[in-house]
Amino acid sequence: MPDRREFLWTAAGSSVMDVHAAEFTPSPGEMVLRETEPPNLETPTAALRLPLTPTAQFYVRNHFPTPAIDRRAWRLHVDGAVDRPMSLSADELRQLPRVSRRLTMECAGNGRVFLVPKVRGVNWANGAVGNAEWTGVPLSAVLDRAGVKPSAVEVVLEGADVGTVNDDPKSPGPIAFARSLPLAKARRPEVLLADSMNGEPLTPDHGAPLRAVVGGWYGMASVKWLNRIVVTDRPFQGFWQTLDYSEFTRPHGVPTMGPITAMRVKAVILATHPAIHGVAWAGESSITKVEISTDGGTTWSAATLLSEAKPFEWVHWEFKWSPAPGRYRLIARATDAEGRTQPEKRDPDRRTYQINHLVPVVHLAPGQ
Ligand SMILES: Nc1nc2c(c(=O)[nH]1)N[C@H]1C(S)=C(S)[C@@H](COP(=O)(O)O)O[C@H]1N2
Ligand SMILES: [Mo]
Repeated sequence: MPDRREFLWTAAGSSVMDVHAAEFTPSPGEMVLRETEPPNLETPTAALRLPLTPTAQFYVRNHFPTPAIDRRAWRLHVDGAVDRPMSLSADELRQLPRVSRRLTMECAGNGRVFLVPKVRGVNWANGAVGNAEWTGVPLSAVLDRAGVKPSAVEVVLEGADVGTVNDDPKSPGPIAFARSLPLAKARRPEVLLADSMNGEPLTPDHGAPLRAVVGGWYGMASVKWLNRIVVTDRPFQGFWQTLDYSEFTRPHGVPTMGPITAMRVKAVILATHPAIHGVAWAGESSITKVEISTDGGTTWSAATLLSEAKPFEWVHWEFKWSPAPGRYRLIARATDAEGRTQPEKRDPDRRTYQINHLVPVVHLAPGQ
């Protein structure tokens, strides 16, 4: 009897292998549909093999329908604990110094389909992740213009999308999507207010006319359709970081709930033949090694990183092998520059998010 984890992967893993066997180059624009209303779309495995994810294939995670926004009428409001509350038009924002950065973004629920027992939430396999080049202004430039008061501790980012969450825990009627950043993170250079993605203006599904991109953090922090920034003098307790997108930590052994923040180290197998290929990322840290086991975790060997590993961006890797005919349980395991390695078992403190425990892929090597 295979164990349940292996059975799951045989079922889910076969689709990974089918995609790979079918072709090497992804078909342009192809997406895996996870939910129709609102649109929740997953990047197909083949597209995850590209260094930069094409915008048309970058996963879409929406809690509410994509709002219709008239760019000419739209303004970004900045208020709260600032010296100069202000509102900026899209053209005014474009006058500020612009930067471009490649940043990897993973949905905190990516890989949820591999959880046993099953849990509620969008059933992502491996493709709620992508790497794009984002262009815009650093959030710090806008904060500096507004003048942050000494009492400030956090920066709340609010989107224009509004809706009612009807699943438990329910929202108190209609609410906007909003998340906060501690001031220190908000000022970091990897936190952008982006109006373009991969060299083109943002598309509606990815947050036009302006979105936050919080390098190194799970995707929920990268608020789309941004229309308000509120600087606060106390930690924000909004729905999307208390009742949702939260985790348990255990200071002094006492379970405490807090917002999900940085992406955890993770490697994903994208193809098993002719070589084992995949991608790995480590949030604010960088990947130092990816190891492969072809025997279900008994022995491990190093894979080769195919480019220089950096913070905030994924790196592709490869492991050459020539298996004798048979059935193999392949596992990839990544370690980051802080020495953190992917856990073998799922940690329940992470609830239904941050899914980076080891999941085997079954490979069948045919006889001659
Ligand atoms: N306003 C708004 N911002 C949002 C969301 C949302 O539903 N509304 N979803 C968040 C989540 S959970 C993720 S993973 C990312 C996904 O960004 P993408 O759709 O461009 O891939 O956007 C984040 N920003
Ligand atoms: Mo997400």
